[in-house]
Amino acid sequence: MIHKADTPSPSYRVTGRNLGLELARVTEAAAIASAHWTGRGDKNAADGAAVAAMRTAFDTVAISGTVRIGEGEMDEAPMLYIGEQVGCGGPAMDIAVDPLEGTNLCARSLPNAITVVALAEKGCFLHAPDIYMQKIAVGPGLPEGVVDINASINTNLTNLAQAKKCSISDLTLCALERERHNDLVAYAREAGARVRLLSDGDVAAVIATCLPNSGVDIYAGSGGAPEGVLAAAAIRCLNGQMQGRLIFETEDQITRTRGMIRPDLDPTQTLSLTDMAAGPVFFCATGVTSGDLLKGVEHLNNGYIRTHSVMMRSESGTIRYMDAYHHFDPHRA
Ligand code: VTB
Repeated sequence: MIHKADTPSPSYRVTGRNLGLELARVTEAAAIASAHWTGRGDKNAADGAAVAAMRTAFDTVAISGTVRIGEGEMDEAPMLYIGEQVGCGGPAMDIAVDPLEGTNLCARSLPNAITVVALAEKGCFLHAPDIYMQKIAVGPGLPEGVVDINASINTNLTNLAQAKKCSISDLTLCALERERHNDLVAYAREAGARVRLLSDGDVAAVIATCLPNSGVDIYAGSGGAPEGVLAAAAIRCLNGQMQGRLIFETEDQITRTRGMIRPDLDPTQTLSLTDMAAGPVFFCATGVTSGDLLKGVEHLNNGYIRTHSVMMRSESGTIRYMDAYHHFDPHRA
């Protein structure tokens, strides 16, 4: 095909290696393993299957990875524990995993269970302890700072409606359905917004703010801090906005966190997107049960298993969806 000199054609820039493509095999393996447990009411078995499959699949990824966000401390998790080295050798990278985000969702066969991995350069993920994090997120194309974790939900909805040139009644806020969110939900509804409540799975919910057809305009409320870091990695790739703040219950947690995070960060401060996930990042997820982001694992009657994954890369902003058919013929060479 000949391009006339005066016709601008989109240029495809190939910048470096896209490790996100390799990560898809890791999240696919975890999704297939945990999908065996979908609807069987055993969230621990589903999680265990995802962890073991993900750990094995990491052996094929050409990185020297250190788990920063994982299944827990070394003494409490047999695999994918914080500090564990994974990968078969290559550039030094930080790894954040949630082998099965939404173990309850999988066990109860509810939407939005996903398997998740994110990668960043060494030292770039917030080393978040397993406590709660206050989170707020909105999608791309909005003025910087349109929402602020320290402002009231009323102010945030007012500013968001103004930026989106709509009224608050056109906005949907998404939050986890928890007693601790009763006031947030009541104030958001009082201001006129719709509220979508989730039983679990706030990584997918934060990402939904960036998906044009999800119907979610803003995510707010508290959920796991490790899930906050994973969501931040995805939001970096999707050009959305997100802030976080760690929620401490004891002084001891603050002291412990101070020893874990970058020395220039105060554990109690508002965390920007790059405080949580800095530098170039890769994010990959595979659906276990179908949801806004991805379809779940399907067992086809010709013996294939079909998976749906998304791979994102902050450096290029490319978002790829991968639809894969996996053949499980024990006689295959
Ligand atoms: C949070 C949320 C996760 O579990 O960690 C939640 O971030 C647990 O919150 O996405 P509670 O302790 O209030 O139950 C998830 O929803 C994962 O299922």
